Order: sequence, then structure tokens, then C-alpha cells
Amino acid sequence: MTLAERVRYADFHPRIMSADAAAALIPHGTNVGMSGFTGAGYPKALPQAIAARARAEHAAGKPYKINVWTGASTAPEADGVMAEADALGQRLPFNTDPIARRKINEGQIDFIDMHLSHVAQHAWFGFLGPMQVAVVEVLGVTADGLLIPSTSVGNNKTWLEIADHVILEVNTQLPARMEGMHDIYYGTAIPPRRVPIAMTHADDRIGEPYLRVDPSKVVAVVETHRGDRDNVFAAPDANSHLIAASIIDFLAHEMKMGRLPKEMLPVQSGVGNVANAVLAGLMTGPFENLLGFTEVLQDGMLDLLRAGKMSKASATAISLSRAAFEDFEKNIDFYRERILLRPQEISNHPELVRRLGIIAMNSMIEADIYGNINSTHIMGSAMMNGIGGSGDFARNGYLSFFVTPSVAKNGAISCIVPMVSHVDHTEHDTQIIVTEQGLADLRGLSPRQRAQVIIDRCAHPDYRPLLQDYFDRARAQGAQHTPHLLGEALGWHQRCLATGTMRPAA
Ligand code: 0RQ
Repeated sequence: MTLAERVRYADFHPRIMSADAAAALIPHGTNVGMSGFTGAGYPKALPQAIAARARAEHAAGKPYKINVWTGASTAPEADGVMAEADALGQRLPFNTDPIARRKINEGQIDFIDMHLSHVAQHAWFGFLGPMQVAVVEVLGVTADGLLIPSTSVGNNKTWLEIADHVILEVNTQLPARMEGMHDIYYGTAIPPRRVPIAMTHADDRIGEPYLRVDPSKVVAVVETHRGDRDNVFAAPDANSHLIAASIIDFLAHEMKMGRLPKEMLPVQSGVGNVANAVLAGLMTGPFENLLGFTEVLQDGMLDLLRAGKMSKASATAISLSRAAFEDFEKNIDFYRERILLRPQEISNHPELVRRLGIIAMNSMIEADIYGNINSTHIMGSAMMNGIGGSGDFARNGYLSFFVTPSVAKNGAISCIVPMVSHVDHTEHDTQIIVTEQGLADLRGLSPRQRAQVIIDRCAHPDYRPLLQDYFDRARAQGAQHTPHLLGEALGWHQRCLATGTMRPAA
């Protein structure tokens, strides 16, 4: 389908221009709201043009940086090129791009790591400042000027509403037949005018299929003709399968004990190999008519939908491998009946996560013996990706799992430590910790009980005696609620920074 066929609103035709011409409309210092969530639905042409402009301005001795707010992560051809060209001043709320990550950790990009459900409302509250330009990828424009959203919705509704000017990137490669799959809710308001969100089932449709835009704000329409990045993950390894098997057994047991309804509760899963392994495990488990209520729909969830194990999935983005995307496109009518793509303020809304009773499963970097979780920082200081949506789901879920292999970097690092080097989720938000060693069910346990279970069930055998020794000596100091040896609590990280491993010298 050509650009003219995709843009059925004739008033926009005179505003069609090159990406370079559109980038010229974005001055230094602009706050830009971009589409994009976990490698889906991000603009592909504008970021390259912005990067080229930044390089040209810098070569002429002029400053050029913009502040970029998105839904979540984008791709090398968006964050990567802009970071490489030093075009990013501030960046929020999530990033997985390695070049941007390096510049964040070098202090060149001011990265703001936020709960994904907070972003739209903080923008509305005025906490983030004004937004001058929105750059939003869409799949087309209807004859009435409504926008057909792309493979992610993210914060696009909010960006289109609050930005002074809008640049539309119309993707002529991604399937226009996604039309009808989206559910854009226009009922949010800011306090004190908020009303309950009328959703009681994960698959309720509560909005409309299109994004609205004030046509007078649209200053440019740009064509792009390339698909999303290939969101491919390596096949789950042995550890992922062990973690997944523990979770599936646990869920089946909870059902048997009557603590989990027979019809199961909707599932949220983080991104990555372990998440895909858990979803693959659900394929063979005793679960039928599953519902997905998550932020990112990955290959594993598509498999469940195709197999009929999952009846519907609600998300804010579809981030698929090339192969899975081909299947999605070929069977788009089937998937349109089963997938709802919503704004992230809805897909991640704490009100809904609590009401629907979501089963939350997220990966982490490390946990401490009391159940505090670090999802974001390596050795306390270096940003990995960000908290993403994990906090939205973990605190409010019916069940909340945090998973990780028990060791990282070939055993040089223990992912169970005396004290986490950075806290994203407190002990109060953590119910179940799972490593390939086993599963620690922390519900109803005091800190000292939790520590023993985590050490026994989750720590790697190489580190278990060291953790036990720490815990025993901490307790021996006298009775305390959460026993710690403060002088040693971060000693494992310190040792790793000094020697490259948490293992003590022989
Ligand atoms: O490093 O890439 O150099 O090999 O961290 O670790 O084990 O491959 O796991 O890709 O699932 O990422 C928490 C980062 C896990 C991710 C995190 C090193 C390890 C490797 C990656 P290499 P793995 P994953 C939904 C929910 C926060 C956001 C979230 C994440 C690299 O899941 O960003 O949950 N989560 N969102 O070697 C030092 C440790 C380490 C360590 C692992 N203890 N110390 N390095 N690594 N543990 C999605 C969204 O919200 C959009």
C-alpha cells in the first residue's frame, strides 16, 4: 500500500515531506515525545534525520540535543543512532540500547528511570515539563483524520494530546490490517476528576480502535518503509527451563490448594528467555483459557494464542521475532480477535493489576537474603535498562515472582547477596523468588524466616555456605528484626569490583 493509500485524510497530503525536512522542525533543546515500546512501533526515519542534524550542528560548532520521552525501549535505528550522534540530552523512561546505556553511564545522557505506568500521568501533571513535539509512528490515517496505531501504543495517546506539534511517521511496511486491534481508552483524567476504569476482565474492550489527533497540530507527515527490529531471543537455556518448571509446578500446586482459582488468573510476563520459557511451560501445564494482561506480547504468548491455550491477550506492544511476525501477519484476522493493544497507562495500571489479580513474573539482577530486589543496577552504580513495568505489576499483582539464574558471569557473581546494591522492589513487594536451584515462597514469613528459605532454596551451592555464614554471624550479634553486618553487607560487591568476582580469595 502506498503512502497516499495509507493517508486517506486528504488535508494531510500537502504536509508530506522528507524526514530531513521534518527534523529541521525540531530545534535544539526540544522535549520530544516519541512512539516506541520494546522494539515495536518506534519511528524509523526521524531519529536518523535527527542524528544527521545533530552531527551537522556539532560540526558547525553549535549545540544540538533533544530530550526524548518514549513508551519504553526502541532500537538501534532510533535510540542507537541518536545516542551515537550525541543528540540525546534527557531520556526517559526505559532504555535497552547499548550505545545509549554507555552514554547514560558516562554521564552524557540524563536518564530518568520511571515506572512505565507513571509516565503519562506525570506528563499530564506537568511534572516533566512541556512537550513541544510528538513523533509518532502510525500505520495509516482514516478519511476522518483518525490515526491507525502501530505495533505499540505506549504513551502515544498522551504525546498526541499534550504536544504542541505532531510529526506522523506513516509506516507503509507494517500491516495496515492491524486496524481494529487497538483499544485506546480516552477516559483517564487527573485528580480530583478521576473515575474508576470500567474494566473487570483482562479482555474487556473499553476504548476505541484509533488515536485522535488535532489535525491543526500536525506539521509533517513522513513515510517510513521498514519493519520493527527483529525481537529475537536465544532459545531458553537449561536454567530458564528449570525456573519455568518450578513456576508451573507452583501454580498447579496453588490451584490444588484452592489459593488460585481453577480458571487461573491473567498472566504478566517480563521480557527475555526466562519469560519465554515460562510461557512455553504454560503450553504443557494444566491450564486452559489463559488470559494475558501484560505490557509486551512476545513470541511465547503468540504461541499460546495460536495453540488455543490462551484465549485473549492484552498488551501495549507486540515485540516479535521475524519468524513470529510472519505468522502474525499471515494470520492477522485470527490474532485481531485475540489481541488488544492499549496505552501503557492502562496495560500497566496498578488499579487494574490489583483488580484483575494479575500473576506477575519479572526478571531481576539480584535479590538479597531478605527479598529486596535490584532490577536495574550493576554493582550499585551502572544502569542496565530501567525498572520498566516490573514495579507496576510486582507491587499490585495477586502473585509476584522474581526470577534469575543463581549466578551471573560464569559463576563469578552470585545473584543472591547479603544486601542488594540498589533497591527497585522492596521486600514488601516480593512474594516468590525463583532460581534454577529452586523456589522460595516468602508469603507470610518474617525477615529471618525469609532469609533462611532464600539461602536454602535459591542460592547457588558455591555461595550458599557464604550466605549462611553471613546470616549466622549477623544473627549472633543479638536479636534483631533484619540482622545485617553493615560493614560487610556490600562487601561482596566491593570484592567483585576489586577482583572481578564475588568469590573470596582462596
Ligand atoms: O549480561 O548481557 O553482558 O551477558 O545482565 O542478564 O541473565 O541475560 O537476563 O536479559 O532477562 O535481563 C533484570 C536486566 C535481566 C531485565 C534484567 C548480567 C548478565 C547479562 C542480562 P551480558 P540475563 P535478562 C517488562 C518488565 C527490568 C525491567 C523489567 C530487566 C545481563 O529483565 O531489565 O523487569 N528488567 N521489565 O550477565 C552483574 C548480576 C547480574 C548481571 C545478570 N547480579 N550482576 N551482572 N547480569 N545478573 C519489560 C518492560 O518493562 C519493558
